[in-house]
Amino acid sequence: MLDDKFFMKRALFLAKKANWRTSPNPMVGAVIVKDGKIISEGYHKKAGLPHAEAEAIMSAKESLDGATLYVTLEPCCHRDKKTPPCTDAIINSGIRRVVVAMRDPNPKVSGKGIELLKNYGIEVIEGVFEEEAKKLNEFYIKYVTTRTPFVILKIAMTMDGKIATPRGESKWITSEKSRKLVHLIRSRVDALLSACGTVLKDNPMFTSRIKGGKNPLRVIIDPELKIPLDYHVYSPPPHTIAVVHETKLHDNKVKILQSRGVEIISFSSEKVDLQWLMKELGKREITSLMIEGGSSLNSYALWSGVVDKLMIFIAPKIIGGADSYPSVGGKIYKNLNEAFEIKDLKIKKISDDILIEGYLKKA
Ligand code: AOF
Ligand code: ZN
Repeated sequence: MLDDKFFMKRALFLAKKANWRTSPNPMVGAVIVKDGKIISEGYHKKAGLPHAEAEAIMSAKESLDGATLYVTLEPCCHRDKKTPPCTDAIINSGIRRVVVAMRDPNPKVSGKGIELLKNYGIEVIEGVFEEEAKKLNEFYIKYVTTRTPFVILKIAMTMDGKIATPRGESKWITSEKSRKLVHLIRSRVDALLSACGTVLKDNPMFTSRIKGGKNPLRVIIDPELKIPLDYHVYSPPPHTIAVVHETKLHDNKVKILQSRGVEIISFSSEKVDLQWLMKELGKREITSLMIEGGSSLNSYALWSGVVDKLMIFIAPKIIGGADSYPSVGGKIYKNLNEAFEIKDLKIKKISDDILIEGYLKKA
């Protein structure tokens, strides 16, 4: 129905108002409609606070008998959690019709919420703006189904695919507008991952320097603890996790870092296993992560299979030179017929830069 689309669009708009601040929960919007008019609205603002549907039902000022609820995610029906199940509130409210954009991939729900509503004689329509709803909650979908974060690999490179000159000069390849967008993504993801090579070279802060920006947790791979203590990533704020080799655990630097609130995670393999690291971060409710590293980390992340999405900023510049750093380095490469493949491409112009976004095709 045309109206269903109209009201679901509004619910999606409301969901976005949460501005990626609901982690580890999804962003959800809800609209209640009676006689063709919106009589109440709600959205999920933060984990622990009321769900979108609950908020819309609670704030309604008139009877909901015979009303339709539009919600961007299937209502929850499970009980072992912070808030009561929304299906109870819906069933008791008099709402007769529920339109949902997508099923809740949470294994504790996944269709059971819809089933329950139907059992109570409530009409349920599914799939209105499903793709948009899934896109909005891509972090949540990955996390709730795998307990590991959704990983974005960000690369800022020249037209010839370089990220630094042979001397390592790399700051400000892309335009200010592109960098602002990166700061926006930093404020949306739970964590940012980098490694000691990049940190030693640029001493980055890895904060979100936009108005109202939220800083991500910094996760820094520093196996040999080479990063000096006065570097930004080891200074407050925000919170940092240092990933170090276990042979360094007794190093005095570890104690100093810990006293500053830096969390230490250690590994014993020769190189850090990124699949393992993602599981560790998942245990800490990190639902999303952006990688901002150099040639080696970019390559390592792709080869380890942890990358979900690529964001490649291309600046209209050419550095050239066989010794300049390529966007994806490393010693191993793929044969052409086996190359990493990227799907669902989106291309945007940002000032004079081009942003290519896409998703890694997983084998
Ligand atoms: C939300 N907001 O608007 C909806 C959610 O711990 P709780 O009680 O907040 O429950 C979180 C789960 O509830 C979440 O994983 C998802 O399955 C379901 N729906 N969650 O945070 C909402 N509708
Ligand atoms: Zn709920």
